[in-house]
Amino acid sequence: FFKIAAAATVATTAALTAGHASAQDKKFTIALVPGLTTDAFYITMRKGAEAAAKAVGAELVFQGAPDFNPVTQVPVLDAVIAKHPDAILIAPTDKTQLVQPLKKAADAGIPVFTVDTFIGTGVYQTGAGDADFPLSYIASDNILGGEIAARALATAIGDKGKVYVSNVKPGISTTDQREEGFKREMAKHPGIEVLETQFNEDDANKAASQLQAVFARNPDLAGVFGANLFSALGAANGVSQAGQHGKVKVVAFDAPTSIVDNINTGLVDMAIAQHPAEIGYFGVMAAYAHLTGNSVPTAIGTGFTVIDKSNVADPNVAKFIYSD
Ligand code: T6T
Repeated sequence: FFKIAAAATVATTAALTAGHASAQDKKFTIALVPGLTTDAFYITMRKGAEAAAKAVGAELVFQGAPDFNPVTQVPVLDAVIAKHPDAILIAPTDKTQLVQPLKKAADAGIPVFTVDTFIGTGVYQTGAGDADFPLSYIASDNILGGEIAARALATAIGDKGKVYVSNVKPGISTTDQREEGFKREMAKHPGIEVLETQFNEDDANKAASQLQAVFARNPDLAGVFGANLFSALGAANGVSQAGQHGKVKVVAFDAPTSIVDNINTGLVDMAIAQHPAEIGYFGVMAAYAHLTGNSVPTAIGTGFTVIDKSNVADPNVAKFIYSD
């Protein structure tokens, strides 16, 4: 009996080794469709994705739209699907509007992974609903990020006064969750009034004018939370244009290179840097694991680095500033 079992084990191992070798011989093509191409966040994500692709001998194709909008993202996605890559990583620009377009990819047999943002509820592979088909969601914990922002802003304004969220538009999983986390935390701060959210369509200029308009209506405005790179950049510029540098406190999500100056001059109190390179790296690794017959976690959480005046010069912190 022992001999038979041992022989069977050897045969199985040989079969596995053969399978593994052929998987390694194939050069996989993995597509990464960002929220938009000209955003330091996705440029940094691409770098991480490329590092992982290089490590496993895969080809990374980076193809996206010029703005953060399902209307421009869907045609790019259709073009990517037509080329039939081995896997698609995508930051869907809307929780519901990308469900059907991505279903087309899944129906064509292309494994779908979402990075940064999600579709549906973001809980995948449950057999429930029509948007659980992606294999994994690789991203920051955006609710937690919103809570961290709220705590920092509360501290910066001495736990009292008026604040608001500068946000992109409803329907984006990440920024919706940041606002949710922010408001959830602020509910525990009775001295703080959260004014109506201002939506800027990812346009920093619009976010800057909105800051000035909110300040004109509320001269006692104490602070603002910029819920993504362009919202934060715009809100900070608006504070500066309104002559309120250092008086209206700014907490920023994301960390483009300009954040260093803004923190050093005191225009921005704190920035929550995501780890976009880590998202790209583990996105590609998840796809590669799946393509080579390994199971993949349905969610992979990536980290944050909180940057303020006290640590902005530290190289271990500065390395999380996004690439241009
Ligand atoms: O904040 C990131 C990303 O996480 C979000 O989904 C969209 O905006 C950014 O790309 C920053 O511009």
